[in-house]
Amino acid sequence: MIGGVAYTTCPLCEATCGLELQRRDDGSVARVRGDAEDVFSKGFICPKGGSITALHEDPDRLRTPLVRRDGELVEATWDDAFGQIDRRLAPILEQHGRNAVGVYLGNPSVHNLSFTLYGRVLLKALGTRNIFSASTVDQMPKQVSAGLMFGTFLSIPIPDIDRTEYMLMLGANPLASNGSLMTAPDYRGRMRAVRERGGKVVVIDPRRSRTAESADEHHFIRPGTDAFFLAALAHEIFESGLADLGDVADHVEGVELARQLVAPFDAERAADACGIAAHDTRRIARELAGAERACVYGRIGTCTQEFGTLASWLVDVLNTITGNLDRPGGAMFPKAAVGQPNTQGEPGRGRGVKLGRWSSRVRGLPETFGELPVAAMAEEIDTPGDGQIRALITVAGNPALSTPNSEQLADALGELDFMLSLDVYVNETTRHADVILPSPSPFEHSHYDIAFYQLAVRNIANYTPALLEPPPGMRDDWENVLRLTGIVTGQGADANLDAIDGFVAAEIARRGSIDPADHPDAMARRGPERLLDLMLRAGPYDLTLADLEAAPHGIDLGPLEPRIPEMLRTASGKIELAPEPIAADVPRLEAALERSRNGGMVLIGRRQLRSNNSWMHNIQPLVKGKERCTAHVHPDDAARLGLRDGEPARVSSRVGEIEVPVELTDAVMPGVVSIPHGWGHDVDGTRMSVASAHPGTNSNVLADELLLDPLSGNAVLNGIPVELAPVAVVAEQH
Ligand SMILES: Nc1nc2c(c(=O)[nH]1)N[C@H]1C(S)=C(S)[C@@H](COP(=O)(O)OP(=O)(O)OC[C@H]3O[C@@H](n4cnc5c(=O)[nH]c(N)nc54)[C@H](O)[C@@H]3O)O[C@H]1N2
Ligand SMILES: Nc1nc2c(c(=O)[nH]1)N[C@H]1C(S)=C(S)[C@@H](COP(=O)(O)OP(=O)(O)OC[C@H]3O[C@@H](n4cnc5c(=O)[nH]c(N)nc54)[C@H](O)[C@@H]3O)O[C@H]1N2
Ligand code: SF4
Ligand SMILES: [Mo]
Repeated sequence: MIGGVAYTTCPLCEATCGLELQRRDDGSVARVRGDAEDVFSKGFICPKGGSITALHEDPDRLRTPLVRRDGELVEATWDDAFGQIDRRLAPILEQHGRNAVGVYLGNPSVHNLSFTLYGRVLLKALGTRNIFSASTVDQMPKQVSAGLMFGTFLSIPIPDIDRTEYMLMLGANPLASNGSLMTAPDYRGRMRAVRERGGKVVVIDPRRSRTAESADEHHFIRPGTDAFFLAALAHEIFESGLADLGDVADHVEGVELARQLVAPFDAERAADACGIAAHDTRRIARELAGAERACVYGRIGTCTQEFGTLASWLVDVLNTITGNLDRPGGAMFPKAAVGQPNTQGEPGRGRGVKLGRWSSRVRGLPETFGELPVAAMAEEIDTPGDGQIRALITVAGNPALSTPNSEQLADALGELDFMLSLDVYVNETTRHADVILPSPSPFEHSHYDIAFYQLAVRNIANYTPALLEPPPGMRDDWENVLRLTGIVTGQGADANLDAIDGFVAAEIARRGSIDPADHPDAMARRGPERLLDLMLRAGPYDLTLADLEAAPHGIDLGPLEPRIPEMLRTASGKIELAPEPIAADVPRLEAALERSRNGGMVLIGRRQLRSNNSWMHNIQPLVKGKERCTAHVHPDDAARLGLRDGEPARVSSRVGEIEVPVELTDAVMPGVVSIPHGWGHDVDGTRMSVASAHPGTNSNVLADELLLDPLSGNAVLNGIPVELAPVAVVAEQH
């Protein structure tokens, strides 16, 4: 049966919306809309989800492997492609060792079941230390703070938005992004509900974003200074005797130290640094401590900055000292059905996390959770010596647009001996590849959000099988990853995939403490389905994959429930309120209090509803309309700098310069310029006909690869010092 209605989960962002597909008899998709019966999204959908058919049908989307012949990427068979990979990769590994092969994992790899389950198999087999991902231009600071406080890298407290009465939100714009580290379809509806039940939403952002506009209160904050504001809130709460840890009190270590650490940050000193008036800070502290149920939520604006880990930590210090950690309406821990480390092993205690087990070769930057800062990837490629990266594998990533100092990285990618990309387009990154392996379209492979259900505001499980037959000759990602695993383990391009897969399944069963012999139904499956079924059976609910197959709209496992102390995996078995590495970073923040500002401009980004980082720009309905890649500048700054609305400005930083049209708006704070990332599709050698007609400019040309949050290695993408000038004036001076 091909025609009829089918249901799937949108894989494009963290919101995990249910989609309803109307199929024609020839197998094509006639219409997509929100699945009104989806247990989580209840019919909500955004313009991207609504355009997913255009992605499926995009003629530029790759449907066969490409290999480079005589300098040009040409279509090839899978055997050709894998033969080429084996011939090129094997000698590099043999002559130069494992670290000579680097890997970059992009954002969509986390939304893809095959890559989530099998990616680590390949990484383990490869054995390189040169692993990079989009995490270090995103949420790594939160993972570091949560790991140190609660014991595993995804033990992130999630705002219980559906029951809260007070939400303090920093550095997030869920009305455009649809949320992050807080999986919740339909933010607008959920935020409205907070207000309708008499609650309050306060937004802290250097821009009056869509989210800020629909909140009760918005304060501008100077980019990169959230840690001062948050520390001042904590200081106020401690000093006015309002700290009350509530039900978790017996499980917290380090309260006194946390109090001492925030002591230098009173509201007045913080006001000088961050721009939020001391009386507002004091009032917000009282409101937060006094609310029946409150939560503090910080997202990318609080991570991709100089004090990313400290800000991320302070968010949860506030949740804890106001008694809101682990209580309904506060910040809670999801209990996912599959793969959540804090549901495994002995409840209430673990090994905690160790950071900096090794360092990057050139700059000596510490590892976090097995990866190195992506801001160091270019130098690891272009600096000769032992351990230099000579070959790179990119998996669903576009670091040429999404990571700092893009020009340096583009040059470095051009110098590689060999580059393999697993990707669906020839874009700014993959144009450098020697081999590109495509993926099936989102409708052509199965889906389950292993990562995002660990971060969701309800406990949800939702699996979708492939809805459409892939085109003839298409291979699923998991088979490709296993075939690569065969190559890097020296078994060549034709290793026995079933044997490797069987080995992976046995390992999953062993880690889940289940005996495969007891689960013949699961063992009769193959690939991701077998692994998922085993993981469900090993998980905290009494579920099998057959249960999920029988529930096309998903299974709602209920609202979040208190999980402390059971979910803790710190070595102490306690919540570590003042972990040693974080305490050691506080003096850096204190020193910055006194830092004088030079009055210069700083750059921040902004997300746009109809965009998805650097991709989905080849989808006509999403890029049509007026130019979106503009620099938002406050009219006062424009007057001072001689910039005019609609005219180009030259924006320069330590590492690069770009030209971008100015859009005057008082929605951006004076002293701040906002340019969205992910644009810049005008380079040679790509094959994206729509995107290259709407190129925009790559803002990461300006991002400085030397500016990092030291604890997490996360790049600073907000608060980059820049200079702005009208293009005409610059031209005259030259
Ligand atoms: N200045 C600035 N820079 C930023 C950010 C910012 O806020 N400001 N945000 C950062 C963040 S949060 C992130 S997550 C990163 C994202 O950084 P990346 O993950 O490097 O970039 P994306 O734009 O998500 O690119 C996704 C790639 O995956 C490919 N792709 C899509 N679907 C599939 C699939 O099914 N299979 C395969 N094999 N490939 C697929 C696309 O073609 C594209 O090449 O960007 C970061 N960069
Ligand atoms: N439409 C769309 N949706 C997306 C994406 C996309 O590109 N487009 N990307 C997806 C990805 S990979 C991610 S990680 C999420 C991110 O989701 P969000 O974290 O919600 O990201 P943004 O929408 O960029 O919102 C960040 C906000 O932080 C503000 N900001 C910048 N600097 C600072 C600062 O120093 N302090 C404070 N307090 N605020 C600051 C910005 O002005 C902006 O309004 O979105 C996901 N969803
Ligand atoms: S909000 Fe995210 S998951 Fe939902 S339809 Fe849009 S892109 Fe897809
Ligand atoms: Mo992201």
